[in-house]
Order: sequence, then structure tokens, then C-alpha cells
Amino acid sequence: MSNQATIPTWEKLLEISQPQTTVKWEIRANQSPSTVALSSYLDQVREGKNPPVVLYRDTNAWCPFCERVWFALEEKQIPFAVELINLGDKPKWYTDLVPTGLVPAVKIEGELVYESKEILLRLEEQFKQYPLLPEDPQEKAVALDMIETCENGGFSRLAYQFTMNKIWGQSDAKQSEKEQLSDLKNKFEAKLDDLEKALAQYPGDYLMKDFSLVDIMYINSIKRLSANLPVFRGYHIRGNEKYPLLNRWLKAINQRPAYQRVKSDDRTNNLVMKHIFKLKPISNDLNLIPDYNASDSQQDRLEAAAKLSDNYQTVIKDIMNNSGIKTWVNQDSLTQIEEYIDLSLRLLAQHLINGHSLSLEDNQMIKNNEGVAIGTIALSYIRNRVCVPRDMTAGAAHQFRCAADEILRSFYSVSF
Ligand SMILES: N[C@@H](CCC(=O)N[C@@H](CS)C(=O)NCC(=O)O)C(=O)O
Repeated sequence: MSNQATIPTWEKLLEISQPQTTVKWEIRANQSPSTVALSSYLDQVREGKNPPVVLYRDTNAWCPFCERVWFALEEKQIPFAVELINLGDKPKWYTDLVPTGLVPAVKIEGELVYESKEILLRLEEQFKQYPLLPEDPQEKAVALDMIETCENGGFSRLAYQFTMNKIWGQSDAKQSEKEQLSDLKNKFEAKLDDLEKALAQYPGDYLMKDFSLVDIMYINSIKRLSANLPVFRGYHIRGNEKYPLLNRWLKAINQRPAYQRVKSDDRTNNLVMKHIFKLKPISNDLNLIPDYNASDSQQDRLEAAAKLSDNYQTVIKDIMNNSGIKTWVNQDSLTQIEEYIDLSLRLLAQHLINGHSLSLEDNQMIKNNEGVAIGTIALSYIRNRVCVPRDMTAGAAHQFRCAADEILRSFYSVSF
């Protein structure tokens, strides 16, 4: 096509972007998902040796308990291999291996450990680097007590009950739905009050003097709740003036480099609630203030560009098969359609690499009604399809969506 000259090939786009990103992944040919994020510290493993830990986690990277373990591994800079377990169709070898059949599980130097809390404590015991428990015995006892409270003190149960407005096992509901919700909200707020008080015990940002396993135990729930509750319950944790320390804590954890690699994002968290728990939103999550505070947005853009350039064939197939594009186009034009999708995605990768200078004026595709229409479908579909951290990190996904939106806005501002 005539605009081949202005948009680089996929090979070129990958060649420019990949060496500049520090995030690591592997392509899983013909498997779903088509990529998997790798440990950031695999280069510490000597040639011919295996990483000391194998992490068994869910394929979609939705599991909050797996996130805890992944986060701790990255914080402690422990290299690990990943085995993805499809929870919808667990392999027999996994259910034979792990008594509960649940994820996460790990093998540490060949020894199986399961249950996220047990795994965190075992990692701490066996890997002394970057400690995540206080050295002082008294402080350590406090931390262990808080970990136990997080695990067994009813926080998660109450949080889920409030999110779902449902009390399991209660058959003869005496309260109206509204009364129940208000009651759950009060009980949930009492738990948040406890956390706010705990945060006031130390001068820093964290639940103990320094960042620790206590923070890792709580963050997976609070992060999800701060995305879900505004959309499903009209309740806000982020920006809630009642919880200044909790908000400061969320921000501090959000900025930790290890968390940037493993955290999910609001979009993904809300999609999971809709799809898995069939919960009905009461407001649109597009109104949420973006939960984005990357340390380096250029890194995020390059990661998104490299990920797309490395995986473009699967992405194009996904758009062709699942965006609905095939339902109204002539079968004879499928090759042309695929070419337009390819071009719009390369335009996206190029825009991610170039930063903010978007110039579509000399681009032939957008001077053509059909090209713009196909590009619009492709980009609208794919910007909503990105799932975090399964497909890319939260920062990269943010930049990916912003860049797609910028191109979409430009498409129809060019007259043809
Ligand atoms: N208490 C466990 C909970 C783990 C858990 O519930 N994992 C879920 C995924 S989020 C799971 O494996 N579900 C599969 C199943 O229920 O079969 C832990 O902390 O590790």
C-alpha cells in the first residue's frame, strides 16, 4: 500500500522498542493467553541452572492471592519460573500436586508450598534478601499478628459481602436490601477505620515502620475494592476524606517498582466483577479518575509498543474474529480488511514510540473512508480488550489506551 513508507514494518517497530524496555515476557505460540510476563530477575540465574522458585498462577492473572506472591517475589528480587494454570480446566497433574487444587502454589527448590500466606512466610524464611518482616522480634510479632488478622479477621469476607450486597448462608433475610447494604457499609467502614488507625501507628506510609508483608497481604483487596466499589456500590475509597492515611498508603504502594509490574488496573478489576461475579454496575467506570502514576511514561509507551509488535499476529486474529468486523464485510474483502487492521495497529505502535507527535496528514489509510472505518473498529476493540497484568503492565496499558484514543480522535478530524 502507498503508506508503507510512512509506517515502519512490525520488525522495525520491534527492533526500536524492545531493547528500550526493561519488562520481560515470553510469547506462547497458539496458546491463550498468547504472552506471559516473566520474572524481572531471570538474568541472575546462572546458565544451565533453574530459577529457585516455580510460581503456579492463573492464566488470566486475575487471582488476587497469586498477585500477593508475585509481588513478594519481585520485591525480594527472587528469580522464578511461571506455570500458568487454567482454572476453568485445571490439569490433573496440578490437582494431584496441590491438595487444595487452588492457585497460587510454589515450588521452592523443588518443595511444594501452597496457600498465599504460607508461601509469603516461607519465602521470607528461605530468602533473606530485601526482608519483608521487621528484624526486631517485638515488631515482627506485631506484623505476624496483623497478617493473621488480615487472613482470618473477616476483612475479605465483609468486603465481598459489601461489594455483592449479599450475605452468604442467610436464608430468611429480615432486612430489606437497602438496610442490609447500609449495615454492610457501616461494618466495612469499621474495618477501614481499623486500617486507618493502624497506619497512624508509624510515621511512614506503610502499615509497619517499613514496607512489609502486612502491606502485601492487604493491598490486593484494597486495590480491587477501590476500583469496584465506586462502580458497583457508589462508594469511594480513593479520594475519601475519611481515609487520608489509607489514600497515602495506596499511592505509596502504587509507586513501588515491583508493584508496577504485577498490579492490575481499574478496567480489568471491574470487568472481572462483571464477567465472573455477574455484578451489575450502577455507574460507568470510565468516570473513575485514572489510577495511573507511572515513574516513567516513556518506558510504559515502549513496553506497550514492543508487546504489540511482538504479538501483532495474535492481536490481528483476535480483532478479525471477535470484534464483529467480519459480520458485515464482504468475504472477498477480508484480506483488505486485515491489511487495514495491520496498518492501524502499526500506526498505534509508531505513535507509542514517537510520543506525542501524531501526524496523520500524510497517511493514505486515513484518507480513505473504508480504512478509517476499519481502523476505528480495530482500535476501539483492542483498547478495551487489554487485560492487566495479563497482557501488559498497568502503566503500559494506560499508555496503550491513551495512544489508541488519540488516534481515534484524530481519525475523524482529518477531512477526506
Ligand atoms: N486461601 C487461598 C485462596 C486461593 C484461591 O481462592 N484461589 C482461587 C483463584 S483467586 C482458585 O484457585 N480458584 C480455583 C478453584 O476454586 O477451583 C490462598 O490464599 O492462596
